[in-house]
Amino acid sequence: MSTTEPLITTICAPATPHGVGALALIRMSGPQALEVAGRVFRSAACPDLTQSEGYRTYFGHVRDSSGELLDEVLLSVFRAPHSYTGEDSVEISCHGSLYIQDALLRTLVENGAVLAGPGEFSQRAFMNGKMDLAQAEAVADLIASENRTSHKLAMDQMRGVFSQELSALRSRLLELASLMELELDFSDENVEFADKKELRSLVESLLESIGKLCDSFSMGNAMKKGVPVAIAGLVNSGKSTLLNALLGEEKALVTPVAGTTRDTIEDVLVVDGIPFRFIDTAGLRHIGEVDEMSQEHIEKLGVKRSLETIRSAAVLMLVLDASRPETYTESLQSVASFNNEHILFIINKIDLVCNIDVILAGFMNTLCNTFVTSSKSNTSVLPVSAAKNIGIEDIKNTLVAKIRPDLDRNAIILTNLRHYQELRAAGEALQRVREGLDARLSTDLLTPDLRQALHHIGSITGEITPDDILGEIFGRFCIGK
Ligand SMILES: Nc1nc2c(ncn2[C@@H]2O[C@H](COP(=O)(O)OP(=O)(O)OP(=O)(O)O)[C@@H](O)[C@H]2O)c(=O)[nH]1
Ligand SMILES: [Mg+2]
Repeated sequence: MSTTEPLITTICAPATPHGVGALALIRMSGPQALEVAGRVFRSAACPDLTQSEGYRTYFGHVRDSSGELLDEVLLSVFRAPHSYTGEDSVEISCHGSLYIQDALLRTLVENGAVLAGPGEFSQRAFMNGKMDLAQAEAVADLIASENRTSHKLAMDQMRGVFSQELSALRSRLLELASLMELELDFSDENVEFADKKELRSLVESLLESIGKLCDSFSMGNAMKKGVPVAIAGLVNSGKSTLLNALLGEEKALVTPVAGTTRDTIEDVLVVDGIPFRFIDTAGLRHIGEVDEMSQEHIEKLGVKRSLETIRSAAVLMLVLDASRPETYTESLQSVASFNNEHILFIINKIDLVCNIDVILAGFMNTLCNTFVTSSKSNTSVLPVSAAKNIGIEDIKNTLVAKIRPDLDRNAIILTNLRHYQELRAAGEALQRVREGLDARLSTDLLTPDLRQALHHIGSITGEITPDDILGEIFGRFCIGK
């Protein structure tokens, strides 16, 4: 739908999923919503719906075009602009039969409404200034949220927390731009309205704010898809057994044969409201040059994939076999070059050892001697028996304790790829402004980049967003929202 066309149609759609439930909700919005509803719905409490006030709910009957009684329903009236879309709207709660829903929709269409496209209600809300684009996009995220954390992120965004931050950024940028534009206007007179030093520090602080928001994106993404936790280690250390113990189901194949897991296997588990994506990997063992048709070649491909997975994970869980201290050094060396932010050393199979303290002391000793990794890594050592379900809760608690501060640290967490890309582009344009200021470029050479930065920030909230992009954004919504 083109956003430049006048929004004069009255749209209708089911707001509940297509299926049988106790009740279903059909919503209708547009200038004729009350008139169309009035032709279909009869209520003793309200003989003329078009005269109804907003925020009223009536009990009554709906009939199809031939006059046949369809259902007993509740109809709620919302008057413009106090509705989700900002237009006159009605919501009809009918019984959940698919026949009733389809017949009611058909009747509404026969009486002047048109079926809504995906996201059309939210698009109207945006067009009528009920919410900005970032807030409208959060509605789709809210509907898709599956855990407490993604729900909170979407809810904050829908309530405008992110939009307020952007609008603060934008007004600081505008201030900068207007000073520069003023200079351009008076360029003949060689006046300087903007103190270049002040401009430089304003650009610097804007870049810092944008940088922080962009940095929060990997966390935001993790919150939507699950914080990636790679389960790594030498073959046979019990990685797949650990995955199964964490998930509480037999997801991965476990055998005493070394090299059982060839490909990565993953699943999401929500712990204390945070989604973790546990990824079981193929055992790390060195395999030299091998024939392409051999079993070793397949294993080699698995190891390669494991390495990629481990590298990009937020948390690396290195599983070691407690009963084989002679493998500790090799195991630690296999992940020594990784730079993951959090590392958990899982000393597994403790059911096979007599003295756990001796084993842990031995491990700590090897760790001190061999492990080289970035000092920013935050490490923990946990004794576990995946097979006997010992220490599994400790792992979950430790993961939550490591990730929760990352969540709390960022007041605003970026979750949307489009927003991230626009902010990155704004940041790049501002970096060019900073370089230009340092190179003492004239104001007319700095302003195009400044305008670019403004453009990118404005397109997040929808102040400057072309129709085709709007169509694409709202096309991703479900019908009825
Ligand atoms: N006693 C004991 N045995 C375990 C424990 N965890 C795993 N095992 C056994 O160790 C063997 C290997 O377990 P897996 O979970 O397949 O090990 P893996 O690390 O996934 O092995 P690959 O996929 O081959 O790299 C199996 O026989 C498991 O039953 C444990 O905590 N205690
Ligand atoms: Mg395995």
